[in-house]
Amino acid sequence: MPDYQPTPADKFTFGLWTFGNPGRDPFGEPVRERISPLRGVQKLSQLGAYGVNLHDNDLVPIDATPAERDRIVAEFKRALADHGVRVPMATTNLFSDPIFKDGAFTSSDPKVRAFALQKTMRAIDLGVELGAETYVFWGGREGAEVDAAKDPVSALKWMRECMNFLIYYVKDNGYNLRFALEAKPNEPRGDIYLATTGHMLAFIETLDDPSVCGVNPEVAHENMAGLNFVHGVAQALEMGKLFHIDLNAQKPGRFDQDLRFGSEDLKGAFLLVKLLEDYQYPGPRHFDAHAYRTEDEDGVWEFCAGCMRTYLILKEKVRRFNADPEIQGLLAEIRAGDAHLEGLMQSFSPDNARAIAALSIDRIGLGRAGRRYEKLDQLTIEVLLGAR
Ligand code: GLT
Ligand code: MN
Ligand code: MN
Repeated sequence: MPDYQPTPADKFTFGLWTFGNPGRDPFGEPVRERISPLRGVQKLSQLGAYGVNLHDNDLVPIDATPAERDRIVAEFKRALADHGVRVPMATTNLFSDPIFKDGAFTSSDPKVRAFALQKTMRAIDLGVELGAETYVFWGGREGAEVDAAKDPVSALKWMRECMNFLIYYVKDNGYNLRFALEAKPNEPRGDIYLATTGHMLAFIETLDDPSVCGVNPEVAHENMAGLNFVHGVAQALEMGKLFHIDLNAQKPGRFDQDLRFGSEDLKGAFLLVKLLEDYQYPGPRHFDAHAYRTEDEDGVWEFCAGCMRTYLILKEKVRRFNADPEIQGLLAEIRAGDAHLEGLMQSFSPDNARAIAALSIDRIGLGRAGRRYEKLDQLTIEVLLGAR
């Protein structure tokens, strides 16, 4: 029986804002002290995590003097080195301060956009100083409640202008840093532009250098949009655009719950882990979630340990699924190929077109034949329930 004990090789990461979440919500005050970055680094290393991620202001207060900034960063770097913890990803807080109430890169006020660029350039410098190789953009305030107020076409142009500006900033500084864009359909704005991973993938192709931009899909966000998360991640993966991933859990039809990974929709979580592991996704497995508001600090560490443990348990279930002779036999039957037909369809040629046109295909028989998916799905559930 595996012990499901995480090690840094598993590449599990948490944001400073995840274990640092004090349990505030729109209806209630904090219920616990915010766990400091230094304590978090120490505890996460004990729990077997690989790294921590951060927004600029998770570490350095927005109004810190340059001297305070340097002191805080030096202290944090010492803690990272002492505990062997990495910072693979960094990002900018472009949503908390009141200046961003109507967006950052999509604000119709050029002063706000300039401030957002200034803040992001500083935050990129900080991320790179801490060793980050991925830079996430989550445009939480990039949206609207009053669509008559802001032209959505202009908003997209401003967004593109800012992303291009920052792409060149990274190149100009010789930084080894890639961008990962994170979508969300709504909350905190009534509607957020570029609402899903699919929107982001299309937007990225319009940038000056799409090669340095990928996506950071989040379980909860795609679920809020009513979408199949695994399909969105698969599309990004197949395009070579899965630069980062935010793992958590979410009940359908609700606000952004950011629940402990695997705590809802176990089959979806299993299929997600299967996708990441089968295709050997090389990046960090980042948990963008937080402990229930009912918890104290002990509960927060239970939450962190739980996210990692559940991932490893699901990874073991994937191994069993892939090694199960009955399941694999069934899959071989379901997915049986036909080299001749597949050769004809692989690419167009007049000969192939003629050959396909001349095929006689058993429409009635194929329409009648069962696909045996009931059996396969039941076997999948049995693997998940520990019955095989
Ligand atoms: C915020 C948001 C997340 C984003 C983080 C990065 S901040 O917690 O809910 O989904 O990934 O900006
Ligand atoms: Mn996220
Ligand atoms: Mn979320």
